[in-house]
Amino acid sequence: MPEFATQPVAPMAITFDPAAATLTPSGPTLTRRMSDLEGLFADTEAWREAAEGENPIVYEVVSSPVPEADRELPQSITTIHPGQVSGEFWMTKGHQHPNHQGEIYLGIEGVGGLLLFDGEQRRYLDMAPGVIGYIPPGWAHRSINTSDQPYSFLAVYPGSAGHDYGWVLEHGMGHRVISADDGHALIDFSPTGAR
Ligand code: PAN
Ligand code: ZN
Repeated sequence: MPEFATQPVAPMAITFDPAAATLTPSGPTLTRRMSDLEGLFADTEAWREAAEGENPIVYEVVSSPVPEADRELPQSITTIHPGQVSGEFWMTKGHQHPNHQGEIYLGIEGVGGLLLFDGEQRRYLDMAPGVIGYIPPGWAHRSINTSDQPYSFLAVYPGSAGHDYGWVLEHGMGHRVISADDGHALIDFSPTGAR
């Protein structure tokens, strides 16, 4: 066996249940409530009202036991609950991988969108069960639930990629995703508090 600076984890089988959106065995679970999402939504007043009121769970991330360590390949399932803040769909914080690395998302339940932004170019991918959204190295990414049902996807990414949330807070994501008569619409990104 080759030499590694950090000893890899042992081979393992992880059961992936798409209907329940679970990984078994599982690792850490992350819960993001509205109060964790400061600076994301355009309407700061509406965000504050929701955060200081009911403070709902906006999304959860369950991980497999594979650690975020160099050369490992961790996986996680994110479930974004349905909801809007002043017409803007609930979404993840979004991040850039500081150690630029690719990532794949596989849609498993419900429908949503994948916003991508490299600082100049912006893209939007429609996500649904069975769709692989490919995130190339250097593209910040954010997921959005564009429906009234939960939206879940599996993410697989290099363990050394890291997560930079400050980059997205500083640069935005190029677009905002709002509700429209026929579903959703993309509008130009506006700084938080501008609406
Ligand atoms: C995903 C995300 C997950 C939550 O596993 O981390 O969907 O989104 P935020 O991290 O932006 O809050 C991923 O892209 N990992 O690299
Ligand atoms: Zn990522």
